Amino acid sequence: MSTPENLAHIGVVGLAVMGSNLARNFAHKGHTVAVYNRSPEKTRALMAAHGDEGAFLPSETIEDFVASLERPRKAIIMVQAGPATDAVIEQLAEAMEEGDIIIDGGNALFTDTIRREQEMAARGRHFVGAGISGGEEGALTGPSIMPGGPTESWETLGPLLESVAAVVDGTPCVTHIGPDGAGHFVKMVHNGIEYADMQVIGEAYQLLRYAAGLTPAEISEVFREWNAGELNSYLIEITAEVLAQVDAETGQPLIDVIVDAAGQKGTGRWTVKAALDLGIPVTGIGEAVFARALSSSLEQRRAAQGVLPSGELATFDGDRDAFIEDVRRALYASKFVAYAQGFDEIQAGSEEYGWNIDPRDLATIWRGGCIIRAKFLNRIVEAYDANPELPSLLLDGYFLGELSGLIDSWRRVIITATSLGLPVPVFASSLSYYDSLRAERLPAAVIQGQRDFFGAHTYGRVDKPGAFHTLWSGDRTEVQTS
Ligand code: NBP
Repeated sequence: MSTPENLAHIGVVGLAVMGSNLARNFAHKGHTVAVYNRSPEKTRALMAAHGDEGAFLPSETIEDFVASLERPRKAIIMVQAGPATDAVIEQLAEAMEEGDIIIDGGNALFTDTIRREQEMAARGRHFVGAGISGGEEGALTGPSIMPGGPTESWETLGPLLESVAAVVDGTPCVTHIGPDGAGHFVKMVHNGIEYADMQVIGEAYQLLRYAAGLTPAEISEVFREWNAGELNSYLIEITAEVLAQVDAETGQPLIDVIVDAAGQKGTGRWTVKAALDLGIPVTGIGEAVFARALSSSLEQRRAAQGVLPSGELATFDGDRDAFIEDVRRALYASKFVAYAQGFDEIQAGSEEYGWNIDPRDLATIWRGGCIIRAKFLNRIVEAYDANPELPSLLLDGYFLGELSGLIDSWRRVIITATSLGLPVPVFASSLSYYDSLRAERLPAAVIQGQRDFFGAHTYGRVDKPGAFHTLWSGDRTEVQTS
């Protein structure tokens, strides 16, 4: 790259965990990196600890930072999402010139990204909302990057981002997702899928522990074995690690001393809210978000424990090994549903906002660097290769073939869980979704009848076109309304 030696190829604003690691990643790949943080202490700390790892240009004012960038200037913002991001965008836009590129690498809400892109375009600045997944380790060693924004910006930024992204089978885990908010939208859905993936692993643990009676160490071993097969993924791998961990203070399995109240930062909730607006049933993701909320309702849970009647519960007397295999299959099938629903939401968002997102690209760039990286994503790539217009991932040949081998186990696991009084919200709701999809008749006809009864909302008939209303409070004859 031909750059005046004293100018940086790229800059990073915000040097907390993510920003400092990303800046180091750029430096490790041979780029000159301008760095700036609102509080200069963080910039100085980065330089003191890692300044010798590559070419950094530190600044203590935003003006100096902007002046240290080669044209067109490219600055990645890695600060808290929300007002902090708006504040930094404003400072950069003021100090920058026409054609410069501002990249927001934080977890912004996609509608904020759409607004920011419009505001920046009106001022002659390019704005790129880029979802970055992989946590602090990914930022340092290779994340999965989902940039939106104008195609023109991608042409300039692409090689830089490709040089720091994770690489799988020679392909960097980054591609231009689509215009304006497309990148942050898919990052949001990625996180929603992550919620469901984590929850189904949790439900599998719960069943192996409290139905089959395995110890955390034994379950860790089971997960290690699963990780060698189709379920191979980062999340299964780290769950095995967590379950093997022993608490130094008490000698107990660490899992037993961790409070069972799951936190959340908002991207799962956003995924469900956006799906509600788009009318897409992301039941697995929704149940996973609600499961975290329920787990954190500690007062309500305490009030209910030992008070709500359980009814007569069974005791587990099945074959332990057969049950472990059933749970593995139920987990795999529920995971299919979570991904199928996530991809449905992405397709609906793409149509609604005119993004033209290629689902194949997403499955490709999620194979490395990000939290949901998994062997299984290759199957999704193949599915969209075979049929880019697939109505649902579940209808692809591979998934159909697998599902016929999984379905009986999936049903058995839910029957067992229910008879033992063990909650499996994502396993169970995913099976209901699956059965709803394949059902010839749904109770929606009853709902249409009710709606027509109380609100004259009309209904369609199976045997002729048009809208119909029964005169419920009259002589109950039917009239055609359109
Ligand atoms: P944080 O989200 O904790 O944000 C801290 C940074 O924001 C500091 O550099 C801080 O500067 C800066 N900042 C704040 Br707060 N208000 C500011 C303002 N008004 N003006 C300028 N700077 C301001 O950092 P993080 O955990 O590194 O995450 C950065 C972004 O990446 C976030 O959007 C996050 O959602 C996203 N993300 C994080 C992860 C992860 O695993 N942590 C993963 C993927 C994406 P200061 O030092 O002066 O206070």
